[in-house]
Amino acid sequence: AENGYDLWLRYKKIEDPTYLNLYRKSIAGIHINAISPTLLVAKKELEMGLSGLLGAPIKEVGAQTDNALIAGTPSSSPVIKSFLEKEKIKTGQEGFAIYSQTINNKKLILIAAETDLGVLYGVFHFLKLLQSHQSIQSLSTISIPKIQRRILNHWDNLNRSVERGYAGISIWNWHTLPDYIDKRYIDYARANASIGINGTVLTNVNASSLVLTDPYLEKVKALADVFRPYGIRVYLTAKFSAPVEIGRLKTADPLNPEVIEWWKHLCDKIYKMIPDFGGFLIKANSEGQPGPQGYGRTHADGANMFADILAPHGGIVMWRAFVYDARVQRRGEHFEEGKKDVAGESIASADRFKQAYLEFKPLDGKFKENVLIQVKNGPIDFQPREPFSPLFGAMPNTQLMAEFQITQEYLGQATHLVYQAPLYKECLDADTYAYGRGSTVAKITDGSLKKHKISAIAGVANIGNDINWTGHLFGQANWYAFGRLAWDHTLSSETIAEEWIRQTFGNNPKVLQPIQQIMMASREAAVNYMTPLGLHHIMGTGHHYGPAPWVENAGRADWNPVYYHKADKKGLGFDRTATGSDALSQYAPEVRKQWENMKTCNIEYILWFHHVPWNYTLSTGRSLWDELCFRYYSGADTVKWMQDIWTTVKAYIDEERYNHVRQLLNIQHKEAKWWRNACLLYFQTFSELPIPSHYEAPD
Ligand code: GCW
Repeated sequence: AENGYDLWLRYKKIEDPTYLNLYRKSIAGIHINAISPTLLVAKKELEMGLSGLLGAPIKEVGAQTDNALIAGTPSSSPVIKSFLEKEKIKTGQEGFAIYSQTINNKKLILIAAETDLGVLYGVFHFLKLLQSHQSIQSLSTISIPKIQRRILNHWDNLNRSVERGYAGISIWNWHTLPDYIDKRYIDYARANASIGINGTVLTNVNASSLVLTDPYLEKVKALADVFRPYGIRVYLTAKFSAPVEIGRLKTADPLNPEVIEWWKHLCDKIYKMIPDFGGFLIKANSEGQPGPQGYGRTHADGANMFADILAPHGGIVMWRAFVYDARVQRRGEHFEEGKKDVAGESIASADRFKQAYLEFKPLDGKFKENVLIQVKNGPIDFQPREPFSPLFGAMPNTQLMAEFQITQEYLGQATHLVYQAPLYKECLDADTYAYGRGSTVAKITDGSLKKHKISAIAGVANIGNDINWTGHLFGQANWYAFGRLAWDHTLSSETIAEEWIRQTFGNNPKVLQPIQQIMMASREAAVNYMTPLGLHHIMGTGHHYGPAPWVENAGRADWNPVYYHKADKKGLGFDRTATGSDALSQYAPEVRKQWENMKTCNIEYILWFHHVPWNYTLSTGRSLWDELCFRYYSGADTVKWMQDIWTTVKAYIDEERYNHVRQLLNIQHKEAKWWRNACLLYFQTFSELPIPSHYEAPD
């Protein structure tokens, strides 16, 4: 059945006879000396892939055979060894080279790498060439990842619920582990390896200490054993209070010798079981999670304790900078409701936007060398559009890693088709100007600007046990895009979409072009029907699905939509200039200049930084109110257009996936109108201006 389970690893027989014959002629058989578990899975993948794509079992041939495909490393293959030496090709820890070569009058295709893992990545790349009808005649590709640790973060709980997961329950079946190895674990590893993901944090950042107990560690070890051949390391989240919760200590103070000893003992045990254990991801002093501040210590004290313990084992600490709490106010000190701080400001005047910077910037340079600070792409929380987090430009002496959300918490969850590569790219390509022009978030994350030792990037997974893994079939494209950008952040969104479509739906231009158009339009459409012009965090509180700009009592000021849009009779938007919260001062002057003047601020961000009068004329020539109407209407209309375009692929794809997407697009259109109508009718109570008459009336 065409249910999407195979993801983009569909190895169906190539239908186009031209390509089929060409590929059959060019690949007489394969030659892999599978001397390691990784080379063995590479060989299996190649066999499975080629047999499927070429429609006949692939032969094993000798290395001297004309048209042989040879894959290996210098230690597994003399041909590869002399090729790499002769061409002076260095592929590093994970890269690969794919070359057409004529050796002793024999035409050969070589998949060469210095490491077994590089070979596996090369194999997946080669299969993709066939899946997407690329030429394999004169190959000369070298590919090396730009970021070292390319990691999925699962927000999976031990009871198999998934925080912000919309694709069923967790794929980790803790109940049957460690003895039962679900085939899905292997397919998960294959899928990740195929896009270069080399790490997975199995557990939720809102962590349970239980996973650090022996019975669970056995289960974690079983998963690590499955993933190892695919180059995927396992990481865990560590709950800061674990020494108290499961260790029976009285404190979790990171400077307490007993606490240190407890973690040390635990890590020794973990590394005995899982020698390549990646390390810990830690959410501390954030949204109620325990952390070092509870003991009067800093984030650096906390992170460094783990770092010291993990260092001898080669492990790393990923310490999250997602912190906000209205009681930690503008200058960083704690205070309580009702009180005013030294500058006479109250809780209500704190701006959540600023807090991560306030807490972390003073700690720049204080983190050990195996610590990375994991920073969400934007300053608030995975909104449809955010400016990049100012922290990216603020910590030159700290290894920073970007965190993106693949699961669509604020983007219509698994119901809306929103292709997120443009969102990821917008952040990665953003220039912080921190070390001169070109100091992009991508270059800060890959460590190249400051020559950092370790680089990493994280994506919050959208994976669950739904038959197609991601709920919405197009959620797969976001998983795919994250992996591809983690490997090479210079790839364009269009290219990644094209790769994914070719592998997922085939190479017919009548499929490729319309689907690519839908994907490329989808993110901007979502911004427009949800949060145009820089609106943010106006989703239903708690669940974050659907519009709720009117909510003003969500329990905490910084959860209230009204706190973020600040609509009043005068206008709309959050003044973050010097006359307001002054969050803009956290950016480099060049960035500030782009945004600080209402007249010149890019209107995609204008309500992030300005309280704009309803009648103010924007660069489009329309007033704020008219532009808001225009955006909400065009967002919803774009979804209508996406529905229409989708019908054109009906004749060229299977009915099952066609109908799956068709039905979800119907819901998306309904809900885009819901967003549009709810927001405009609500904001209209402030603007008191009419919806321009050429639009259909909101109902
Ligand atoms: O996006 C918010 C979510 C929380 C999440 C938190 C975080 C895991 O609403 O569910 O908790 O961010 O990133 O820690």
